[in-house]
Amino acid sequence: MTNESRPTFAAVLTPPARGAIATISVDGPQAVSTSCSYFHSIGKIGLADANVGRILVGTWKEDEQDPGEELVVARVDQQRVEIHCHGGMQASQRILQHLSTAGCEVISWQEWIANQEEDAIIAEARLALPHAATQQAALHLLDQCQGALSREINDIVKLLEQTDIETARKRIESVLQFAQVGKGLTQPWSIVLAGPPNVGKSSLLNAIVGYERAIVLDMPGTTRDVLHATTALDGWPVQFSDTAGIRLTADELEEAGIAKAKAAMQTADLVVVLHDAANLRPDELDESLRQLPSALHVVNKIDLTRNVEIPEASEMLGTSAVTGDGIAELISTIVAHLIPDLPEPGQPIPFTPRQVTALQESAKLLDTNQAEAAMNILSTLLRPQSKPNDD
Ligand SMILES: Nc1nc2c(ncn2[C@@H]2O[C@H](COP(=O)(O)OP(=O)(O)O)[C@@H](O)[C@H]2O)c(=O)[nH]1
Ligand SMILES: [Mg+2]
Repeated sequence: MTNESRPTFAAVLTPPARGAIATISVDGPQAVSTSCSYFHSIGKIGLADANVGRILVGTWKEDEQDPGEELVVARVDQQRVEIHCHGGMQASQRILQHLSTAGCEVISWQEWIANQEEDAIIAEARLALPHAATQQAALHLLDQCQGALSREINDIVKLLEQTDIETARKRIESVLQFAQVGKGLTQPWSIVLAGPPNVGKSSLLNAIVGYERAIVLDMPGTTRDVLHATTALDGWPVQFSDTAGIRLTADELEEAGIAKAKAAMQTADLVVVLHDAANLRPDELDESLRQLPSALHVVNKIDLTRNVEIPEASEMLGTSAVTGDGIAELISTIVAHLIPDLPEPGQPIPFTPRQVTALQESAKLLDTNQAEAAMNILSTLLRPQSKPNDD
C-alpha cells in the first residue's frame, strides 16, 4: 500500500468519561482536507495553510445552519491533526460521525497505538500504562514504553546471532526473575487473609487499609463472603481479601463462606495465615491452612498477652490490629515476599503473559541448543502482531 492510498484514521484518545477536554486524532493522507471541510479558523490562517505545530481556534460545523462548536485544532504533522473539543461523549462522537461520513476509518485508541508503534512491546506498554494503579507501577511501565524490555530482547537476539548462548540464557533468566513484578504493574497482587474464626482477620484488614472495610465482631463466623479491599503497600498495588474463618461448622451459610475462602487461597499470590496470640494452637490448624507452602504466618492480638510463645523455627510475625504494633513490619514482609528483588529504574520487566511465555519458551529451547528457534520466538515478540501487509 503506498503512503497516499493508506486510509485516514480517526480515534478518540481521551477516556470515555467526564472530562474538560476530549482529544481526537485524525491521521492519514486525508487528515487535513477532511478536517478543513468542517473546521473554520477564526484567525487569518486556515488549517490547510498552517505550519506543523500550529494551534488554531475556530468552529467545527456541519453546514451553514449548524451553530457549530468552538474548539481547538492542532496541526501535529503533515498528515496528522488533533482536534481538542469539549470533554464527555457527545461532542467527540458528533465529530467522529462527521469524520466517518467524510471517509475516515474510525478506530479505537488501542488500534491507534498499534498503528503508531513499530515495536510490539512498546505498543503493549502504552496499552498497559492506563492500568497502572500506582506511581511506582506507572514508572516501571514507562521504562518499558521507553524501550527497556525491547532493547534487552534485541541484545539477547544479537548474542544468539553471535552464538553466545550461555550469556543469552543468563540474560533471559534475569529478565524472567521480574515476571512476578511485571504481573503487578497492571493488576494488583492478591493477598488473602485466612485463619480460624475470631483471630482478627477483619480487624487487621481494616488496620492496614485505614478504614472500616470489614465488620468486626467478637463473634466467630461473622465474615461470610470474601471481601476485597485494594490499597498500595510501599507504592505497590495490592488487593486484600478477607475471608470466613476456617473451622468445622454445621451452618450451611458459614460452610459456603469457608468453601469460598479455600478457593480464594488457591489463586492468591500470597496467603497470610493469622493466629490468635491469646490462644496459640498452630497444631490444631485446619489442614487447608497448614498445607500452604509459602504462606506468611502472623500472630495477632499480641497486645493481649506478654509472653507469646511463637513456635521455634517458624517465621512468624506478631501484630496487634488494636494498637497497630507490628503492622509496619508485616507490610514490609508482605512486600518482600511478593517482590524479593526490587527492580531498579530502567529494569527490563516482562509485563504480559505473551512476553513471559515467549521468554520461558526461548529459555527452554536454549537448554536443548535450539538457538535458531529461540531467536525466532524473541524476534517475533518485537514485531507488530496483526498489522496489515504494507505492499
Ligand atoms: N485485643 C485485641 N483484640 C483484637 C485484635 N484483633 C481483633 N480483635 C478482636 O477480636 C474479635 C474478632 O475480630 P475479627 O476481626 O472480627 O476476627 P475475624 O473473625 O478473624 O475476622 C473482635 O472483638 C476484635 O475487636 C487485636 O489485635 N487485639
Ligand atoms: Mg472476619
